[in-house]
Amino acid sequence: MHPPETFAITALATAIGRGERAALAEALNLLDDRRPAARGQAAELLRLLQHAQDNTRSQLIGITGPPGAGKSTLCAALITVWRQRGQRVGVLAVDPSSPLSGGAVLGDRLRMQTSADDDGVFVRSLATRGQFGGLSAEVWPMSLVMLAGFDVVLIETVGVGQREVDVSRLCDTTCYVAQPGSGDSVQFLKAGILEVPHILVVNKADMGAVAHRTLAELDAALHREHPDGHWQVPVLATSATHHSGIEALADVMEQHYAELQSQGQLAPRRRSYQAYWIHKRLQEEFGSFGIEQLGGEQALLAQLETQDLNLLDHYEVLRQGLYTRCLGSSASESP
Ligand SMILES: Nc1nc2c(ncn2[C@@H]2O[C@H](COP(=O)(O)OP(=O)(O)O)[C@@H](O)[C@H]2O)c(=O)[nH]1
Ligand SMILES: [Mg+2]
Repeated sequence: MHPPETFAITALATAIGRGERAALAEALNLLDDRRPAARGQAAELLRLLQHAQDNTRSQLIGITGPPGAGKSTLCAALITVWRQRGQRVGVLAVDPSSPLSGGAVLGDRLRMQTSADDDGVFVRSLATRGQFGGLSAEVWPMSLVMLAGFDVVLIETVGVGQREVDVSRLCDTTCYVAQPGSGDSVQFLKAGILEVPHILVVNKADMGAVAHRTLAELDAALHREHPDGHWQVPVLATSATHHSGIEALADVMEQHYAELQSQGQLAPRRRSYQAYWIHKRLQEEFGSFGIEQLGGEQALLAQLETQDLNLLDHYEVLRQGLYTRCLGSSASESP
């Protein structure tokens, strides 16, 4: 099978903009394809969709938290609310335990709550791969494709400890879902890890006293002001199964997005996602040595964030440069 031709890529980008499911599925497969010809096509597609990064109508939301906290159920409940509000929703479900169960679980929950043939919702599951902080390297390019076709793009990831940090570097708004009765969330908060989310949620509020206690503990341990500035981190109670607190959560997510826009933070934030993605991919391939060759992490990120670049093109340029340098240095070292 040959990858699609250039004219087909243009048509593909247009169809994605219209939110056509078949086009989305084809594009996501293309981004997953490691063959050189497919990589060229993927770069072309991302070039055509680059504008989606500046799409200030679409919001990119990360939902993270420990396994079993109710993230998938909560996502399904949120999707119902967004659909009622006329918004189209794309979901990337990242499940580290199995390649498909995350999306399958979310799919099951959606079928229970929404109409099965609703083409305003698109769910894709992804396996975790490599050392990408639990996230597959394709997450950002795939988000970009989703941003072109949907009003809300949701990324569900399991976050345990440090891993919340990674999804937060690829999303406009990060929401952490805590499990009632688990001391972990409070520990993370005290350790500074939970400074990253913009919204904290204690789900399973229907559990009563134990949920209230966790809510009170998080409330007490929280530093209100988010390090991003101009945002007071709220702690909300929801019950995804009883559908309570979901509208309020959707409202707070919208407020955070409006805040990002009014502060002029959205555009630089989005540029930082692809800078981070390029950095992570180079690090996966060349290790810390490669990053040092490019001047170190801080310098590389700063350089990437200020450029108006096409993601895959730029990555390829840096990658080729590193290969040349590695070959050059090994040649000069040989006797
Ligand atoms: N009591 C209660 N159970 C919930 C709630 N939300 C989810 N659950 C249950 O918690 C379990 C894990 O839910 P799931 O959404 O798969 O969690 P995830 O691993 O974080 O995605 C399932 O059995 C859900 O039915 C809730 O609000 N209240
Ligand atoms: Mg889940």
